[in-house]
Amino acid sequence: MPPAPEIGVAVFLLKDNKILFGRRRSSNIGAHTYALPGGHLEFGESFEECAAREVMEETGLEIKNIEMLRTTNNVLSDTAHVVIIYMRAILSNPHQTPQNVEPDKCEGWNWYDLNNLPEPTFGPLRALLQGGFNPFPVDD
Ligand code: IPR
Ligand code: MG
Repeated sequence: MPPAPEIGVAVFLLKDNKILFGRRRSSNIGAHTYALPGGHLEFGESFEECAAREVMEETGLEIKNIEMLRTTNNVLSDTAHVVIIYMRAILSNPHQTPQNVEPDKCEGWNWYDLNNLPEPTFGPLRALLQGGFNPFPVDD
């Protein structure tokens, strides 16, 4: 049996027109690239539950207004196939600051402008954004 694709939930955490990114440490997928907080969907979890759990586990931040935005199907190599559920959220309390809770997995968290992304950006995320995808809500 071939391995099953992995399912990841990634969160565009938005604050003051900026997005939270962290540079991944060694990993079989996306090592050394800047990526969103997020991770593997656990059995029985909703996308929103996974987003809140992963953001808390990786940054210590509590989030709200969690919404699903987009799904991408990424065949990265013969051995890496990930389905990524992109969510967006905001901080429950805007005075919170991100902590690097898993320093073995991430170099640290910082806020970046959409038009000034940190490089190298995680490949599937860069492709999504360069394709014109905008995670910010449209003003009425
Ligand atoms: P964990 O669950 O360790 O946070 O996983 P991740 O951050 O490596 O994300 C896995 C899915 C991604 C690569 C789409
Ligand atoms: Mg993760």
